[in-house]
Amino acid sequence: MERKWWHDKVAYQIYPKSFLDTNGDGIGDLRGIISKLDYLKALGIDIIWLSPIYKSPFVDQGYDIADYYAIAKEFGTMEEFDELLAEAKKRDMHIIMDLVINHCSDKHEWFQKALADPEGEYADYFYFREGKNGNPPSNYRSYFGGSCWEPVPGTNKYYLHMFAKEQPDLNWENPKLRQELYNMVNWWLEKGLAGFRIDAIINIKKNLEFPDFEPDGPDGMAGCWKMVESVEGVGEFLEDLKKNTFQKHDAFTVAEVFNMKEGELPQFIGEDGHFSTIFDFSAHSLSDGEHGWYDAVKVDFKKWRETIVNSQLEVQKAGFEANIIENHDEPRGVSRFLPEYARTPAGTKMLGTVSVLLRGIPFIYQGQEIGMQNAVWNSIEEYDDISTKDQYHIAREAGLSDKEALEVCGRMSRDNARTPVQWSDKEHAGFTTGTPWLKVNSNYKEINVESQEKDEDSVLNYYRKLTALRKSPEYKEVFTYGTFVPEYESTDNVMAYYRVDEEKRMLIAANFGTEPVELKLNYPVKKVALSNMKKSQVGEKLQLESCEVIVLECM
Ligand code: TEU
Ligand code: CA
Repeated sequence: MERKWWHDKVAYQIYPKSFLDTNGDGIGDLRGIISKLDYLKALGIDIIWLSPIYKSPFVDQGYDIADYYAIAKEFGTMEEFDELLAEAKKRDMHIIMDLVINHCSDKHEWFQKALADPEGEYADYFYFREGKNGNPPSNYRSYFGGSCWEPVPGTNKYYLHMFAKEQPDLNWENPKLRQELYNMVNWWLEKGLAGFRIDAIINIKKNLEFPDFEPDGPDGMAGCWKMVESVEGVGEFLEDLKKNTFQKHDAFTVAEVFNMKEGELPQFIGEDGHFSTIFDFSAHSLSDGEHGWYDAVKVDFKKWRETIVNSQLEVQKAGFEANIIENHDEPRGVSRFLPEYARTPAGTKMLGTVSVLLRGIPFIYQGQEIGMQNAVWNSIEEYDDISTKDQYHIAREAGLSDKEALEVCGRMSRDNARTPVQWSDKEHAGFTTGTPWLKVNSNYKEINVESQEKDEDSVLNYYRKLTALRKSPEYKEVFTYGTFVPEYESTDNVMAYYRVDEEKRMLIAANFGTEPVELKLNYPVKKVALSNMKKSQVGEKLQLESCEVIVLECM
């Protein structure tokens, strides 16, 4: 396999709005990010992904872009962004931005021009279609609820939006539109960006017949992803994009891809794949409900383990994936993947170890390194997220009480990951001197960076050791390129695997159960490389306490 500059890196996702506010307006900003570069460097971070910082009305928190060439004033200025690039470079760190090109904001100039002249050139930047017998062109339900089709005022046409109605979909069939996007991507890359995280990209290829599908909900509509799955040819768009942009700059690209078709992985992440890598959402998708969050499936340990193991085995045949336990669209990993008894510093370290040492490039989401958890939400008004409001509504429609619907949202809401980073035990967790745009998790006095800095055994200091181990001259090779081999798969509550290459064999073993376990070691142990219980030696057999994880170098 050809080696790439990004293979051995550790990445970190920043959700700028919630990272750190430096001017008291309650909104995180670029200054805040710049001020924490040394903190991130000390955490072992090489690549920083910024969720969207472009000019936006923030209907979907910046995933609705009004100007691809401008920085949102809420976050700062282009000068500050350039400063961030320069400061990152000084520290040998790389910045990647979010690339949201399936759709833009309805406030984008292109869409405004399209509305002003629905027969004109800009209408063809979008999907404007005539309705059918007084109905929308098809029966698609958007990802955020309601029809995918919104009337174009003053016409008998509708425009397509897979997400919110304020996020009209861009017409990738139009070469002019594609060229505008490529110019924009190259403009950012020429500025010194290392690459992009690419949003919702699988949706760019539409079935131009826009066929109706069998309704799958009481609203009489069908999920719009069915249209995406009904069409071939997204690969041609993706290749065109790559050749005209990323490839010329040796850029790192990590795409958000759902609904991939069977056997397509090599085309996406293989040697000449469309992207450098894609996120592994296999464990997250396990809880997908048929109708929404209210029928989200409860995922048990066994299923979770099996899913990760299978995914690792499959992916290593093709390339590298990016491993996460959470991001800005998901609840916190500690609250989601750990049973209640394990939501402790020990359990948090265990989950982190098992995830970060998998084969692939680890993405740590802001606050994960201190073990941030889901917040407690008391009413639907406390939420900001458009998707949470929609899912609450869907749950109520399905007959759940307010209390039940809130319980569902509490478990699944995207706002769980969007509460401000807990920097200290001071007011508003040290995130802002003003009023935070979204409430701070009430546990900030127990879980915050400042107190963990002072505690040698904290989750934060453990994460630092974990990334340092992964990147150490001694183990970097095996943790980057070593094969993933599952172990102890028939032992209840144990998640274990080897990373192996010609030189080394590392065993990562964790006990997710409440009771201690004893494992027969199949290879003699050379060294304990990392332990969340300060173990420095192991005997003939490996004893693991509840929530214990160990990393062993074996013969
Ligand atoms: O998410 C795409 C996505 O497919 C959604 O299903 C998302 O996982 C879901 O709404 C969660 O409730 C991306 C971004 O990551 C997300 O933040 C944006 O809202 C979305 O695209 C639209 O740009
Ligand atoms: Ca601010």
